[in-house]
Amino acid sequence: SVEIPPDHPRYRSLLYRERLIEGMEKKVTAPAGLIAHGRGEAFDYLLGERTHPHAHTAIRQAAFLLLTSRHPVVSVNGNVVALCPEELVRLSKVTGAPLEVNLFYRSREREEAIARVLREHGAEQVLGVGAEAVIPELSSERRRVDPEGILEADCVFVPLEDGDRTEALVRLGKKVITVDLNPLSRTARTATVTIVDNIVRALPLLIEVIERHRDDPSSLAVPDYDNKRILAEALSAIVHHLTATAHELAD
Ligand code: PTJ
Repeated sequence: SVEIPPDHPRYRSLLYRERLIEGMEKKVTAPAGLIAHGRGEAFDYLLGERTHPHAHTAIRQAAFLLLTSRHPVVSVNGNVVALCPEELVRLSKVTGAPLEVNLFYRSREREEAIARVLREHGAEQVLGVGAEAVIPELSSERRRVDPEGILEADCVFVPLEDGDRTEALVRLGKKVITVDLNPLSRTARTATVTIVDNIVRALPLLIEVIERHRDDPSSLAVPDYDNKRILAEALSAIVHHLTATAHELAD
């Protein structure tokens, strides 16, 4: 891999790309994960690469659900583990929600590589490796889930998700929290709570909110939380950012 000079204007962006490429070399990230990341980057540009108020609202509601659910689970894939393994382990610890590997491009080799990275970052237990329980009505490899994890869960945190599984989980009556930079995606539209932000910014913020309110989770509930309104605000934030940038360029 290449050495990225810290004074490069796109240092952080290049660093995350390197993490994904390294992830692919270690069989953690699927080749299609690189494409998914590129799409995410494009939406992040449109959002001005910052966490907007709609994302802070969704983060509060997500923290509330994770702290008050009976059996929350943190579902992980190759992209999120390549980008922020420490934070995933930390989120699992502060919420008591187990980590479960659940892949779209499933292979035993990748499941094990992902579990290994999580253990290297302090995870004591990783569910989902060789999982054989099945989510009904889902045809992708993601239908295979751990009987002690997603199958039993009442609330699932599934960042960078594909639309099919989100729909299946919601249909089964589970609350679904996702992180997706694309407010137009099927996942974003179907989830119970959609944090439209980059996972690398959103996860530390989510952990911070949870740690601050662990003893008083009910204070986090957003009154009349409406996910469609969050998505509308995300689209408006993009329009606003583009209009402001267009004015700047024209001045
Ligand atoms: O590891 P696997 O086998 O489970 O595969 C994982 C990927 C991500 C390849 C798979 O789930 C997939 O193909 O996902 P999609 O359908 O491409 O959706 C991923 C979504 O995540 C897209 O809408 C992207 O905009 C979004 N996204 C990508 N990078 C980020 C992101 N959202 C937040 N933060 C990011 N860094």
